[in-house]
Amino acid sequence: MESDYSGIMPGYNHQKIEKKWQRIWEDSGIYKAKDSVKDKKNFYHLVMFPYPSGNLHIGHWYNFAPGDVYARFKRMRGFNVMSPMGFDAFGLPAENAAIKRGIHPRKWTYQNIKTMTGQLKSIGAGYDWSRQVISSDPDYYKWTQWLFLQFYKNGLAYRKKALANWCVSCKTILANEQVVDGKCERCGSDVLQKEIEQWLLKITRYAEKLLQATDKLDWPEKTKTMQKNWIGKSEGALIKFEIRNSKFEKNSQSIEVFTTRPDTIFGATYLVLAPEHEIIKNFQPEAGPPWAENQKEVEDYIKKTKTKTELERISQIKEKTGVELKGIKAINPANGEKIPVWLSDYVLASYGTGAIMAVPAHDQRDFEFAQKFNLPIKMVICPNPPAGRAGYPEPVCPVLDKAYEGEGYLVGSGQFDGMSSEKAKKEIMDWLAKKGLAEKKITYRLRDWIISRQRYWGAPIPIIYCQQCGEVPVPEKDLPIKLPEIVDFKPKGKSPLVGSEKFVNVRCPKCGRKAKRETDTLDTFICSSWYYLRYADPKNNKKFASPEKLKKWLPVNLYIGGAEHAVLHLLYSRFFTKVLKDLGYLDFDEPFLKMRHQGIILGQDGQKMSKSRGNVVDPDDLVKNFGSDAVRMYLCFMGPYSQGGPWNPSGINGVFRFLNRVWQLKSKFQITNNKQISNSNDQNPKLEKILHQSVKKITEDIENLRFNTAVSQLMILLNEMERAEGLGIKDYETFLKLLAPFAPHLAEELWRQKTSIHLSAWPKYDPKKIKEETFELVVQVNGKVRERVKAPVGLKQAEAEELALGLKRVKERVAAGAVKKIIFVPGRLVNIVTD
Ligand code: ANZ
Ligand code: ZN
Repeated sequence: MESDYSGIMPGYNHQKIEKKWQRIWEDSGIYKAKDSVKDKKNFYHLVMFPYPSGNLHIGHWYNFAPGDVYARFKRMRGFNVMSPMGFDAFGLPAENAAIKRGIHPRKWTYQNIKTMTGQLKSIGAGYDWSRQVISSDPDYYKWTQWLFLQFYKNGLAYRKKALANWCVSCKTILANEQVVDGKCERCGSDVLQKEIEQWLLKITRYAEKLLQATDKLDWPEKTKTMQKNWIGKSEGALIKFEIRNSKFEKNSQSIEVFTTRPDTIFGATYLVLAPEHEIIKNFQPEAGPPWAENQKEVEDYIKKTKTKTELERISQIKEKTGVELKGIKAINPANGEKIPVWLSDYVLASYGTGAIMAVPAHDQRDFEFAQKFNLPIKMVICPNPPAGRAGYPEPVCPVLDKAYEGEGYLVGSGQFDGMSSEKAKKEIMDWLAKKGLAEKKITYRLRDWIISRQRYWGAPIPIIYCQQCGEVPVPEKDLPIKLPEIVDFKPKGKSPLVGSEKFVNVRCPKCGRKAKRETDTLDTFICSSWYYLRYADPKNNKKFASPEKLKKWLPVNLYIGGAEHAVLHLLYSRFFTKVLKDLGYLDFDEPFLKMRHQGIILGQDGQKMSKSRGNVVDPDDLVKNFGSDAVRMYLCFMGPYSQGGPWNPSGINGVFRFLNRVWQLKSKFQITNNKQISNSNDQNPKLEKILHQSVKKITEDIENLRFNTAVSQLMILLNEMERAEGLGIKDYETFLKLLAPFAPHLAEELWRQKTSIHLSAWPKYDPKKIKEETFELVVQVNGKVRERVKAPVGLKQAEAEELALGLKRVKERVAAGAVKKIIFVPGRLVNIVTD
């Protein structure tokens, strides 16, 4: 590729340079990834594809620009890099915009994609646009639907009526992961519980697999922990409590509770059931004895619970509420005591068995509940060990003002008194298990993923309902089921597609009778759960991607994106990959081996950037004023990548000045391809050393995503180059190469060679050339540091002794002949011992 460089340009005209190179790169297709290149390893570099919100903000840039530095670096390091880009294009915001602005979601989405594509190109990133995927394109969502059918056919997608999170404003069901602090993740409105028919994916079947594989991922620890907690494995026991009614001693039923603390069972002074617990139906007079005597009160309470979200229910600050099932008692299997049975919303129906044994002395929630309703609090675990052995005398227990949740020693627990709680867990379990009253149980917090949305702008769920045949999957040859063009998107509690007769009324694929289509659409998180696979083979219309191409590129080598996706996209994608592996479509079971999160850029005021705060910086303006090279480089420079930091306008000025100096460096030395003009390396050992040091440091820094320190090193290097008396062409080229990932346009402009600098080889350093000639020798007298002196590398013991003993501050402290011995640590320290 020919540069149109002609002579020295007086000023750094970034606008002209950047547009020109973006055009040339695009025309020549240098970033198009071939599926394989001889002698090169493939490297799949991925950043999370954006949602087409309409404009690219600085946060996007922070995801994409430093990410692109890494991709360019890898390319120069000899990898065959694929760095694709696309759009996560379905979803609620498009529909909400459609309602607000009276514009069709499709139009809104594709307009935004167009603007954002222009903005994305202005970053000057090396994206392979030929692989673009847009999740709302029918040739993409055909495969989203196809994948759903594979889940369906393998028993991993099912429909059921259940309570779910309902956003009052978006009027759709949301997944648990999409409810943040009891509010809709998208619009911030309240989320209620609503019972409706919905589609779910059986992610719970993969709970253990997902959990087990978490540790081997090279991901930020915090994210792995979030996923583990979200999966929430808990090992405990199911324990059976017999039920009695005061009037009907004979009739008995039982309730199973889930507990992780069987050691506390002697302190279980009442049971609590979730208000939705099935067994409550049996406690009504119609069902026969035993029944609750206060049925009206019980029913009112059950009704009230329905308006609350899970999050509200388990909130720590909310005052506990509840109602006793009067007349019903449970028998504590450990000590035979009759204990009351309560309903309370702090016990969730969806976890464990929906019933607990309450141990108020050792569980804070139970403690608060017991205090409010005046229930007995019985301490059975004591933090202190018993005083002596014989007969296990009672240890002294503190008076409780809150539950003691820790481990300790048993008291008030019959034959188990004095035992450590850890041991008692097992012993009590075995004791109850022998009587058939307990069994081991593992539970998970993870719930199945609700994926149907009562909204328009999503991929239709490819299912048909036939009176005769029931639920019938759409035959694969009929995919995609295209989203029809409709005009009324207002959420009504049902999918807007219900109104499209043409869409809804179909023939049953099995029997040919009149049937109806499913009108719900798929959660957009389904679309993003597999897009990284499609990039490997984006145009394939026979398969979601061919096995050969998948093998070439996947799993992703480095994934960069926001931490906010920890239990959403990042968990779902792992789930999809594991399922597709098990179904034989993939030969790997983790999609993203290595992942890093970018930090968050704050406004100048240190607050999160937002339009309402008025602290947003517009990347387009910055690009116009300073150029995209400067913006990229400043983003890299502003702080550790995983932390981000506040935007500082003088910072970008500094980087801009740096780029101008780079520009001038060239004219200063009149560097030409004629090597004779400038000094050669040998005559400039200091510069040579800094160059080699810089290559080493910048290489290591970029590899570890330490972009900020890499940029500082470039700045140090530039200082030295400016100060040098002359500059060899090789040194200059090395500098440009180091600069190229950060400021790709400027580096390319100054490169002036037939092939792009971005296809050139990353410089190597010579370890011999960065060796220090001197080191700092620490001189001690009797172990106390008295002096630090420069000494030549390779200093011998005798030389070190002589040097040390000759120092003034040593002579002051060491009388002649007083030296007992001298300790020498080569390259570091000499210690003169006199006493
Ligand atoms: C008795 C007990 C005594 C408990 C004690 C704790 C401490 P994780 O670790 O989160 O699994 N629990 C069980 N099912 C519940 C439900 N559906 N809703 C609310 N709470 C429930 O927590 C397990 C503990 O949470 C169980 O152990 C149970 O309380 C409670 F000193 O049983 B525990
Ligand atoms: Zn049929």
